[in-house]
Amino acid sequence: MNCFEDLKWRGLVKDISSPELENKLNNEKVTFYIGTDPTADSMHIGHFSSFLIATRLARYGHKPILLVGGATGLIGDPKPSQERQMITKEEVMHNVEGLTNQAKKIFGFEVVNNYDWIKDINTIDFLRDYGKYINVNYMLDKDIISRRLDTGITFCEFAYTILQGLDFVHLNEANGVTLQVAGSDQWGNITTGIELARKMKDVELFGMTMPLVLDANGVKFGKTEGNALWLDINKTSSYELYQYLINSDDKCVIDYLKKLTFLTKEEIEAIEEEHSKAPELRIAQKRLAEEVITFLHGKDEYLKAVKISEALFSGNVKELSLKDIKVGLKDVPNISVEEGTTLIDVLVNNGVAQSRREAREFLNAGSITLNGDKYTDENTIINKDLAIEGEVIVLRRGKKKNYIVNFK
Ligand code: 629
Repeated sequence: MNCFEDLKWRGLVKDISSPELENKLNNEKVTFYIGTDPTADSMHIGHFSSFLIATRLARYGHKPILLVGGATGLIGDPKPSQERQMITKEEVMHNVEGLTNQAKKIFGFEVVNNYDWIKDINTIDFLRDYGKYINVNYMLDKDIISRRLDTGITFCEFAYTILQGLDFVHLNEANGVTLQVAGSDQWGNITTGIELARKMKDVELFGMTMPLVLDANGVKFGKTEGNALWLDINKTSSYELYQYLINSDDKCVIDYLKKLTFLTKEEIEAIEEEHSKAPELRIAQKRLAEEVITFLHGKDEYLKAVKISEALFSGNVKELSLKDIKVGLKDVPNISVEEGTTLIDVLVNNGVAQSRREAREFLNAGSITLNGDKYTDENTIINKDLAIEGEVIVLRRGKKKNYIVNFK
């Protein structure tokens, strides 16, 4: 497959500015860029699904430039729903640094910051050199802006698209960029740049968007109960990432393999066939998790995520280190006990059982384990000798309910 066929097969092409782009991507070496605004100090998995196109195009011989919007982050790209909360300059600077390091580390490409060229444009020049080329009627027609006309949009956010447009023109002059890629929500901003270049310099620039990656419920990929999955391993462990990916819906997982991995068409089709024979084995989800986590954090992190997941699933927590337990059981209730407390008191005083009678039922049924070992004697003395690395005991009731026991 050639470059463009590959992108299409993966479902990565939504809009293109000109049919000529296909030929360019197949037969020329194109310098292109993709940008992100410093709204946080780390990217999340949603950005990853878009930024991966940079690596994909690079593997076909094209040259990527990643842009962090130190200037545009101070303005705020209009959201379809409401005005953004302004963030302080200090916060933006801090986020730029985080994103720049992260983008370099994960993708290994050149990173530029639009603050470097936008900071020196004064108001008069901005209006004369760029504002003069962009008709307000043309701006009002843009999807995102038109959707905000009822609820209102400030001039600050309204002007945003011109900044992104002038970036495109600047990168064309300074770095030879001729293509901008992004998620489909960026179409309006990409076309502003194309319009500016055409009017200012009679140069044709190209744009391409990819559909936003959605989960089975039509929610943006990577959004779990309002929490983002961060690419910063200190904010989202590879174990958490593993849990998210391994739980991907069967309806979406092949699409994710196409969009989030570099597996070939043949490899993905083989996985699809194997997967459809026994979906309960989650072959496709496992491969997805392996590919994504290895790309982001390396093989060791992937293996660690698998190990933690398997140990927690089987209850064999003794093979985990204290650190792994803290990662894997981050969201589990913590119980704090005095050394020397009996097991039945631990159960009753911390809500593991509702009464002594219920606690005895659990114990007799063999459903209480400490670090994976079954305990039936209600008078067992709970002390640090039982604890992993002398610190915590994983108490489990039945198959699923975990608690972390700490000592006072
Ligand atoms: C100046 C700023 C530019 C070019 C781009 C930008 C950022 C752009 C934006 N992008 C989103 C973001 O920052 O807001 N105006 O969160 C996000 N992007 C990745 C994908 C996206 C997009 O980083 O393009 O579509 C999400 O998948 O929303 O000169």
